[in-house]
Amino acid sequence: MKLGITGLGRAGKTTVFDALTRRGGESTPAGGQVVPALGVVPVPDPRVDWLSALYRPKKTTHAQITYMDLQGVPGMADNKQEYMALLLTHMRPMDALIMVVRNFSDPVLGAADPAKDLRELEDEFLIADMASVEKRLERLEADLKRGKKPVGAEKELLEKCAETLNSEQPLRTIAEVCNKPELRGYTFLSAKPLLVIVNNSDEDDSMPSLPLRSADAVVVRGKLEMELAQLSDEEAHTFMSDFGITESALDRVIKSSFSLLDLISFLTVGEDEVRAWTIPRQTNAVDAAGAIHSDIQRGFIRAEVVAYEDLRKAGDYAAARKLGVVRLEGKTYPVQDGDIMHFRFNV
Ligand SMILES: Nc1nc2c(ncn2[C@@H]2O[C@H](COP(=O)(O)OP(=O)(O)OP(=O)(O)O)[C@@H](O)[C@H]2O)c(=O)[nH]1
Ligand SMILES: [Mg+2]
Repeated sequence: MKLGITGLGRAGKTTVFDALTRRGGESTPAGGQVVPALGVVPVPDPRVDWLSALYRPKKTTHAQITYMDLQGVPGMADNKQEYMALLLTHMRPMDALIMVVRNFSDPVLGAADPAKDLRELEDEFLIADMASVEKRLERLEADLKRGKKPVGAEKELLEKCAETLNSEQPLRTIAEVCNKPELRGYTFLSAKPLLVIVNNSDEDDSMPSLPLRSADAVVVRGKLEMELAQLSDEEAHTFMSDFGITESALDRVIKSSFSLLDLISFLTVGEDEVRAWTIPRQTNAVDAAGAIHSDIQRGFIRAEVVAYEDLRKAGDYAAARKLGVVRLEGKTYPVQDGDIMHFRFNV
């Protein structure tokens, strides 16, 4: 699962990326190259930590998210068109977008106007999507004139998209239309789930008023968080209490990224490994088994399931069994977030 970090020039994208991936600002490429920098980040999960303390496994694996920051793009002030074209192209293959908006005063760009910046970049997404929709509709019209019959509902769906874009609404407001199989080949930018990161100055942690449309927003003090990310745990603790921070905003960003995509985790436990696996909500047991290995999916017999909270209350697996909270479930069981699963299979 990949999230692309977008934003206007000097919004603090690289600062936020460095903080998320715990880099120390060393990720600027040399020699004017344009590089999509990737950072893999573990999803903080107290359930994994608790289970790891219980089983003391050889290996503990958290769920992961990949963030992408486009680095070394030409300055937006000099060449806005080129900047936008590059940014949009690199964002197309992403599963979801993060938009960093500047809410601190910049020596070159001046005072902050996060609402205006948000709208400006969103408009770029809408225009780019409109261009793709129109191009395809023209093609379909031309086919029709040449006597080629339309296949399926693609044309009606695209017309619905055009109508939404014309009324200046992003396509994620009609997600049910964009998720139809006929539109699967399109990579509409405004259809991607969006998380807005408001990048505040160090002294300010308030949320400005923003024109959000089917999007979530979090306030992050980017520079502060980047400094925080470079400290040892002990130093970070002191730093956090000095600035009145209870939970790192980046932990919240990582968790929000996960729910943005409507993903859940199930867990596997044992002496070898305690691990969180990522699946879309509403995945059934046999497909969840496939996330681990196709053999387990193919030879699936049953799943032994206990909810994390039930295990935690019981204290350990044997006690949970005695209490009768360990269940046997079949192929079609919809896996719940935090289920601890043992698969029985035969190949
Ligand atoms: N005061 C303040 N400055 C910040 C903050 N975040 C970033 N900056 C500064 O703003 C400038 C731009 O930050 P970057 O992280 O490079 O921004 P960017 O969006 O990656 O910029 P480009 O990739 O050039 O478009 C740098 O000088 C940062 O130190 C912040 O939260 N507060
Ligand atoms: Mg940058």
